[in-house]
Amino acid sequence: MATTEPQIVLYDVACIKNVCFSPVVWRIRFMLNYKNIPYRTVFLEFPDIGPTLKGLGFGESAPGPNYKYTVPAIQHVPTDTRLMESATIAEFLESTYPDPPVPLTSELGRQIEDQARAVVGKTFQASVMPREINILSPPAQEYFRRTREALIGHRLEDLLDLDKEEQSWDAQADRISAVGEIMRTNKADGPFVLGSRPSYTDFFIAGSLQSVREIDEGVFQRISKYPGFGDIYEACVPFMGKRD
Ligand SMILES: N[C@@H](CCC(=O)N[C@@H](CS)C(=O)NCC(=O)O)C(=O)O
Repeated sequence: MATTEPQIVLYDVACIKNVCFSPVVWRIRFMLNYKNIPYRTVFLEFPDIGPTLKGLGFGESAPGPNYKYTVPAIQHVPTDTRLMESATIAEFLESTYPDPPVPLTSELGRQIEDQARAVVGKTFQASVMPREINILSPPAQEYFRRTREALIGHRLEDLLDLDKEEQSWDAQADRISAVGEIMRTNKADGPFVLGSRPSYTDFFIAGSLQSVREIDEGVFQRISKYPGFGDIYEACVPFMGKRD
């Protein structure tokens, strides 16, 4: 009989909606949901991620004091294994829970991930980052503003120029469509990148879209209207049941 005791504790980043909104955590959550692995979530406010994970013994072999603690992080309860970094966690889940399989890499998947990052990445980030702060609690807002503004070198609000935003999306439209078409390479076999079953690349795409949907429905509508992006998102909806 299948156990319903959590096998995994998933550390996620908190927001005021009390659901997962991190694109990177969504990749792992998709794997857990798709593989039907019992898990529970611990949501951490942005400023608490580092101190909490450090206190729990994550990253003990971490090099140097500037080590960055991030979510997703998991504890595999049966073996008390603690892991950070989505790629490492995905490999662990795939080898520990191989059924149903989730292909982690493929030539086509790599091509799509690289091109999606290159084509949509900057426009997407400029639309999403200044709005992300709106779904954070006050202490997380303060942390987010301080760390992100240090990174980009100006105020978050400076990214929010609606005319410029419109122009940026328009300028990328053909290239976004082209990446979306590559996502449909195996459409004769099914809606996913590799055809009838999801791979990690599908979770990469759908996780990014679900993240932006929690942050701003308008930006989500803008990207999901592109074939490929919208198709994969829809196909992954059945694995979005558990969001917290
Ligand atoms: N390379 C990491 C990146 C994860 C990441 O950037 N996570 C963000 C949340 S979306 C985080 O934990 N940030 C902590 C912080 O900003 O202090 C992975 O793939 O897991």
